[in-house]
Amino acid sequence: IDLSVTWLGQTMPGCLYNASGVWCREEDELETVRASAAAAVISKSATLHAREGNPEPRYYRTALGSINSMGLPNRGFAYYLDYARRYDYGCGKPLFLSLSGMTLDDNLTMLRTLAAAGLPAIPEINLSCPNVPGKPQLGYDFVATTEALNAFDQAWPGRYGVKLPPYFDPAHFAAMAEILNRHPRLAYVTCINSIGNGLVVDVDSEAVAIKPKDGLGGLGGDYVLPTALANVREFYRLLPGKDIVGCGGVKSGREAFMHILAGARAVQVGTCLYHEGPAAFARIAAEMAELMRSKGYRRLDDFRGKLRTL
Ligand code: RRO
Repeated sequence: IDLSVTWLGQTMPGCLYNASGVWCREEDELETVRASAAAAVISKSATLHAREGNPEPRYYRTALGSINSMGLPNRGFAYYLDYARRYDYGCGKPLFLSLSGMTLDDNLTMLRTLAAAGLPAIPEINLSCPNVPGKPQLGYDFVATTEALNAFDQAWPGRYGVKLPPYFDPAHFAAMAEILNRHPRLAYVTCINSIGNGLVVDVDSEAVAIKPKDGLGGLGGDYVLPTALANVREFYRLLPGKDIVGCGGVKSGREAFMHILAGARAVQVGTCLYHEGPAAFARIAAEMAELMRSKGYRRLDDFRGKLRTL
């Protein structure tokens, strides 16, 4: 069974890698992901300057997934750029740098600096962080997104991706797709970031589960799988010529298979990776291969985007 994926002008050895934010804030975590069965590596969303993030507790596990309000804790762009300068691109696993500037200017500064470095690393610009108090998710503001993408095109000469928030209405899928389709070098979109501003309640203590924003935080895991699949399938239809990276609710080969059936080129693992660690990649890949074998599929192209309707 061949799980390799050819996209962005290269072939990577599988279809699974980490969702930005999980196992990717420190260099040793990034290197552990690279050394695992993951097929690529993406770094924690970087801001121009390092951040401590929100007060703890800021991550909470539930039976159905997770809620987080990390608040962009990261080492700062220079740390991840330094890692990208030393990265072993010859290992065949692409390196993605997630960027989440506090302002458009910060994003442009990071993109220009990355461009000047002349590295094969690919930026994934995060339009969807739900957890910085007072900062709305950029992807829900179509005017600001239009302005940002126009500016990214000026600052960055190569291919890039964006991480989108989940959308919940066909009018919003269509409006966003129309904006994204104006940018030929926007090569891929990752769907979805966490479902923002959920609220987990503990009955015993009669309290919220995390401290920031009075308990509001981004949901991941089982909660988000159907929303993630809807976003992958809708953008797969609406963005011809672009790739979709599926993210949301992947914990076994079955959910990874669902994402690819819905149109995903590659699949990221977030909450499950947080709970299980990088051994998850080999397990999920083996489960996917077994599922494909049972269905008579030999490669991902045999079923990608072929989800049937009734
Ligand atoms: O750091 C976070 O709180 C965070 C980010 Br930047 C994001 O994009 N998505 C998320 O669930 N948490």
